[in-house]
Amino acid sequence: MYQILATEGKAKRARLETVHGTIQTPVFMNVGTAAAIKGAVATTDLQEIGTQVELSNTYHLHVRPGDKVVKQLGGLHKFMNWDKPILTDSGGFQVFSLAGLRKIKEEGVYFNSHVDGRKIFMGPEESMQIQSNLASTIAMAFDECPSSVAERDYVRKSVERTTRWLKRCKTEMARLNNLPDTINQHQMLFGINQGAIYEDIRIEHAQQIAELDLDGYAVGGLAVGESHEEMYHILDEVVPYLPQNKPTYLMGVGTPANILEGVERGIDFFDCVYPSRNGRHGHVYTNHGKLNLFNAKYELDDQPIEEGCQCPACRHYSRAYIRHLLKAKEMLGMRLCVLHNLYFYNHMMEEIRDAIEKGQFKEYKAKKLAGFEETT
Ligand code: PRF
Ligand code: ZN
Repeated sequence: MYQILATEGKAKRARLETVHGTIQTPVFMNVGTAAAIKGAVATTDLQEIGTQVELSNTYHLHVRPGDKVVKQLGGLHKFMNWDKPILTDSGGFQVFSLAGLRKIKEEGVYFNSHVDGRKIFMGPEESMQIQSNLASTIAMAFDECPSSVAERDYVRKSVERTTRWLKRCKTEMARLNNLPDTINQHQMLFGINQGAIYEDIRIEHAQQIAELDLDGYAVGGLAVGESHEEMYHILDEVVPYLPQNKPTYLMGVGTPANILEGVERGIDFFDCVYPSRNGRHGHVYTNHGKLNLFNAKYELDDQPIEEGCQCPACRHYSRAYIRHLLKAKEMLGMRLCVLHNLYFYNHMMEEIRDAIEKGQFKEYKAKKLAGFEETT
């Protein structure tokens, strides 16, 4: 059940009840592509950094260790020791960004594994079967994410196929949820809006998928090379056509500023590799801009990354120490940076939820954005 608790303009403060517990939104999902958050972050760390939802990938887990292996071990929750919600992305996007040679047909996509080159086929049914084996809380529909510079004609045809794939996903998911040996028989299905930067195609597609009465609706195909302004414009246009009584998800987005803009336009769910990827490179987020801890100016800096931050890195260690770890290539250095960054994102979402409840989101956003612009 999805319940809106408060609104401010288009911004929503809501909750989604799932078989793995309640998700408070707006929420940032912490990306663990291959059932692990990169940077040596264990699921036992996630409580401390405020993670509500973990995100993993159908494609990666199908290739290795294999979704059937995960199913035999009791599903992804048991496998990775995480009992809260998990969302799995469908594989479509990863096939397009990772696999080398690939062929898109009506039935699905033929491609080579990025691990061992073997030939794989994935279509809507296969994606649902894999996600059902993984037994995630929320499964994503199998879609094609056309390039941001794709021709209008191509995008139109691609989006039409994505709609046909979505209908097949829905039918297959209903079948799987009714099988006696399915681990999570309440698996939810989110549809994905596509259409590159063609607003009329986007809106028409949003109207078509809205009719399918899915558990939630994602906006895909953004943050793939278009400008931030184009992305915000598409959100302005499209989100009003998605069902208001269902959660919305902006896939693969983004910077803290992108998230604030997305929330303002009515988005509930976000995910992005930035906090973990940047952390692994010693880049850490603060309310006064991003710091590069490799910088010589932190050599003797005995302050935490951010004063007052309650993350495991800032509560115990200084910038100077973490800088040393990073320079010495000690794994602990990147781990502490990743923990801080994920805490920063999760904590910002908590502040956003609070601000919407109090009707102060607009002020909160302006203040936060001004801070990010400061040069440190
Ligand atoms: N489709 C799917 N996953 C995604 C995307 C998409 O368009 C994006 C685009 N930013 C990120 N992840 N299935
Ligand atoms: Zn911190």
